[in-house]
Amino acid sequence: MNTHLSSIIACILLIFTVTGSISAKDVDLGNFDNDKDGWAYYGGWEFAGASGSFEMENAVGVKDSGGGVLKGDFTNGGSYVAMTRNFWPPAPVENISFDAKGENINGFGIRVRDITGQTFQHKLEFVSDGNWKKVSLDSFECESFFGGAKDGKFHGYVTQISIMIGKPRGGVMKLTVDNIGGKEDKLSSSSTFSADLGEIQKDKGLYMRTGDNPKRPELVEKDKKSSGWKTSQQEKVIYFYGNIDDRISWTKAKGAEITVTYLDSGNGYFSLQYDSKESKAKEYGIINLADSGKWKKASFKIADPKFENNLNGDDFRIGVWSSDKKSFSPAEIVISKVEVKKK
Ligand SMILES: [Ca+2]
Ligand SMILES: [Ca+2]
Repeated sequence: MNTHLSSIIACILLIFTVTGSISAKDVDLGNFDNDKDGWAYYGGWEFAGASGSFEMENAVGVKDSGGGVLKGDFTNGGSYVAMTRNFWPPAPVENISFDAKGENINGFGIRVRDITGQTFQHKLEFVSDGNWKKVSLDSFECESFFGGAKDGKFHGYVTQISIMIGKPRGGVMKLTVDNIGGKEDKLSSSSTFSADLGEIQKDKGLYMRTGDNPKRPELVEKDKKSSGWKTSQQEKVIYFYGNIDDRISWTKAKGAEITVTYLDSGNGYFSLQYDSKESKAKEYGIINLADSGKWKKASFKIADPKFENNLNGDDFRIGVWSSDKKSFSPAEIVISKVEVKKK
């Protein structure tokens, strides 16, 4: 977060003074009835001077339920403070809404990050009259965006939301929020899920990440349109983790087939480990490379998928460590696509 709040370009937001709970079909992103629901304070520390906090407080929310309270003090400078939540697995929502009540607040910012790492920044005017107001962000797309795909198009799946208060008003500010939720986006009825990797990820119900290192993986060009992710044992990019949309149930599935498109370069190998009915990191076995220089596909036919995010928060991983061999691949690997078929 390094953009001054006051420089954020305004995007269209709707505010209603009528409050209400989100409907059952919507995704709950924070009701603050028991705890902070994964939301955390961010102090906008890149601009010195601000102080603040984010806490869950009893009986300050809608209908005397628990609420989330963001406080900021800008009397000694600073620019903004925020409440932020990271979502992994990403949240399948196409909009967000919440109840808000402010003290000395005349506006705030909302940032939403998509699966490609692209952040959309919205700014809205707000009247602190002591009443609850419904804040709705009906579309994430707006003219102010940065990072990730950098194309102004929302690519599905929310990975981070931030709600920010601060300048230009400054002083001592307080924002109380409750019932943060979103409308669930449509889930394709297909039983095949895939992720095309490369500079930006194109997901269809499956999303990949580097698990051990937040650093973006090195890219290797495949053709003019696509490229693959390369492991780096030195940089500790050892695994590419896969997470299938949590709305897919595997309890009655007969099995799964995971197909990996990889660059057959070098004499290394890669393994597949997955969240199975037997253990949370069962190794399927390894694929040995033959150094042909060609892009190839390898299929893993899994009889006992559990896929309930038990493998460090994900469903499976592809990497250069083999728990069966108890050793690292002697060469790095590059993968460009992962596909999962439900059987
Ligand atoms: Ca509440
Ligand atoms: Ca999952």
